[in-house]
Amino acid sequence: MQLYLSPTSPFARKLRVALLEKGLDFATVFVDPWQVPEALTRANPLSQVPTLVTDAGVALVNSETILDWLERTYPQPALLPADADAATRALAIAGLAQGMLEATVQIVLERRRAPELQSAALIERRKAALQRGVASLAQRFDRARDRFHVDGIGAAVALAYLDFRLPEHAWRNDAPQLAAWQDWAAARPSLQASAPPT
Ligand SMILES: N[C@@H](CCC(=O)N[C@@H](CS)C(=O)NCC(=O)O)C(=O)O
Repeated sequence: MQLYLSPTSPFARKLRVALLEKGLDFATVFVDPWQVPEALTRANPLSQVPTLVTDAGVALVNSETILDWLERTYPQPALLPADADAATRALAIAGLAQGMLEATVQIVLERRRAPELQSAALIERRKAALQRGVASLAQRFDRARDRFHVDGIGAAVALAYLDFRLPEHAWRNDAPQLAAWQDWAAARPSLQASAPPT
């Protein structure tokens, strides 16, 4: 197995957390996908991380696809509840968290453009989506502390990325119970070991 990552990618971080939670140690290669390195594009023509090349030589792209493959290939310890309805709810939260990551990344990328090229309307739209996303997580996510499944991984990584990239987004005041859960999740060894460099 060979996993291509970058130290700051939140999509890659979900995979790093999942591997640590499952006690798996795959060979990892840190790359900068923006430099379009040949080692990465050979496996993933999109030049994106995470990318996983399996022992059979199959390149998997997209964090959700790779997480799904990971769960099928290494089912224990499980990152999805055994109960079908509970698994559906966990996937719903994981999908919401993925959308929140995408919204945050889009704001970061937009802000990196020259000021005259930036779309204030797009940034505001994504910020509003994030505000609703946090409110929805606060309402729908069960904040369980007796397990850490794909919903917990997604929520913890999305909220940490929000704090990392948009510290001005003061979501904690509006969602104090979610913030307390996030502090608990952030202390897990898997989150600590995969934290982006400061
Ligand atoms: N939907 C993908 C998104 C992956 C993604 O956008 N990764 C970023 C790093 S945070 C990347 O590699 N960007 C380089 C590019 O898009 O050219 C996933 O969930 O894995």
